[in-house]
Amino acid sequence: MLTPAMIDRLNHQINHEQYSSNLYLQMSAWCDHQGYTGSATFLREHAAEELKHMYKLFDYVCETGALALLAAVTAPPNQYASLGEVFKITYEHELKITHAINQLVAFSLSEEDFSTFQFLQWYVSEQHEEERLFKSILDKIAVIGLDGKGIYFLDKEIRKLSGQTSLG
Ligand code: OFO
Repeated sequence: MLTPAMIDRLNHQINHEQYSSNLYLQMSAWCDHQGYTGSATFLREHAAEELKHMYKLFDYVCETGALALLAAVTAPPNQYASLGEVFKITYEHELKITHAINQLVAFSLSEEDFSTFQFLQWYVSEQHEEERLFKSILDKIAVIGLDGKGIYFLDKEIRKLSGQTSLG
């Protein structure tokens, strides 16, 4: 059984994951609009991945007999200066999500809620993968660059990352 404070925090994380999905879906639309179809495909797929993260939390809260709550989701930005800015924001966003997960883990321990602590370990591993994935894109941008044909090759490279976004 979860404490009200734990339920509240898990419900907040449900909202964060839903925002992540909307953020990446909106970015996908922007990329598609600019002709960056590889990045659009990758981000659209990642938006679906974030929904899985959301549903996993939603199911956990429901399974404990608590009430999962869906709250209003803030509209994500819909204009970006460049493809480089898009992926800088994704990486920074994932760092924030990692921080939120770490705070949840710490809180579960402080409550001696070992069931939630164990449940959250999946997210700890997933955030490691999320950071690695988005950092790898920033590394590609640094090597290939965004000028001239660089952006064409970069977009093709990002398309290849589709299908590499899930731990399960
Ligand atoms: Fe749900 O991991 Fe990204 O945000």
